[in-house]
Amino acid sequence: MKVPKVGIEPTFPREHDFESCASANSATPATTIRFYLTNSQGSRELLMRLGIIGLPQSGKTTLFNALTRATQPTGTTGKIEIHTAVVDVPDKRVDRLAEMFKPKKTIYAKVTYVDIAGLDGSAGKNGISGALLNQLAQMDGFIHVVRVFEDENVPHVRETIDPLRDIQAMDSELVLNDLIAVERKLEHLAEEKKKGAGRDKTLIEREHVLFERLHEALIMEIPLRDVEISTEEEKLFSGFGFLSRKPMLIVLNLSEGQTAPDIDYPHQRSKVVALQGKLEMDIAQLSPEEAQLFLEEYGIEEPSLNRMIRLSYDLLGLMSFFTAGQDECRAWTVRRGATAPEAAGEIHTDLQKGFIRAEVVAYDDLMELGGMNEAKAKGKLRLEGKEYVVQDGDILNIRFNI
Ligand SMILES: Nc1nc2c(ncn2[C@@H]2O[C@H](COP(=O)(O)OP(=O)(O)O)[C@@H](O)[C@H]2O)c(=O)[nH]1
Ligand SMILES: [Mg+2]
Repeated sequence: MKVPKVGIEPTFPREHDFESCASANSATPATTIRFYLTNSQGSRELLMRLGIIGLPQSGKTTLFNALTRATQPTGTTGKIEIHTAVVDVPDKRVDRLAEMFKPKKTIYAKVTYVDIAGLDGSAGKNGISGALLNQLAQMDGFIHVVRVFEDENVPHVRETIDPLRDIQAMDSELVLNDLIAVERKLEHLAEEKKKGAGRDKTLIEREHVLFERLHEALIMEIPLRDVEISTEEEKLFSGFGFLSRKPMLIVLNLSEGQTAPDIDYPHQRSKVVALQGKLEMDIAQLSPEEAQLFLEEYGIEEPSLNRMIRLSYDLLGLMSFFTAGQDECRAWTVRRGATAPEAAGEIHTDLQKGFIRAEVVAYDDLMELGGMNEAKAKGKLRLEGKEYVVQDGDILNIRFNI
């Protein structure tokens, strides 16, 4: 088992990472444009942030420790505390590419987890307080840890254990908060209309129609995740960071050996998973060798956490493409539906600006045929243009000219 690395700080690629990546394809004939980047200006890395929320004592910090192999104290209460860590997204495909290319470096896709304490369903009609709200609004999605485990030494803030109640309470809090923001915006729009001057009238009208729709949903307690919104409309409220619009992964935190309750959660961009938080944290804190022995002993193929990390990545609507060569094998993150130039832009903005074509081979084809040269000989190494929509698992080599 390959154990992905965990870093506490975001790691940004250095200059030579781009060089090696851009020139990474050994099957590229010498006649194609050489990839050479002289500086790292324009570098960016898509770092998705998942906020871990839930009632006090539900196991947020325990899950955070499990996910990130951190050792933050658990069982603390009261204060608003925030922990952040960047984690590799486990991906067997990256491992297999590394076996094939034997690169000097192997780099996984990354996701950031943020343990956000302080939400306990008691914000009331004024909504969540400023600093906390600011943190929450910045997240790309949420992991809601819900207590199912029984432990008389750990008091439940609501006294009894009732996962569905806790899920609904959290959702209501998020919805209420969005409602407050939407109402404020509607008031503001009404004022703007009355005054008549200033911004473009048609834009104000479009916003008005959209925010009325959002309002209608929210007063019926429908999270904004469930509202059908066009990409154009989405742009009109992208600055708001609406909480009930963010993808939601509900994690039922079980005791060892406990069976998961059946939870019906019929929402868009949402999923319910169950795991044994404390056990997962204990496994995460073993050395890789010990963890391997432990998993074998219990007949577990891989820690539930790995699945959970991938799930959260999927839920965010992301996928990976790869670059592979002798210097480096690397997973890159893009939104599903990204075109080849957009994918190239993840590697470096110059690759997007100067994009000519992408050499593409599907992961399965490459594995089946055993190498880039073989893939090429069988016609599986395709040349794709600007319109090409990148598929999950594509191995790309970008031809560009700048
Ligand atoms: N028995 C049991 N206890 C747990 C589990 N997860 C967390 N706890 C305990 O519950 C308490 C609160 O956990 P913590 O992660 O600090 O919760 P947080 O307040 O949501 O961050 C700690 O004493 C944990 O040891 C679990 O899966 N089973
Ligand atoms: Mg905590």
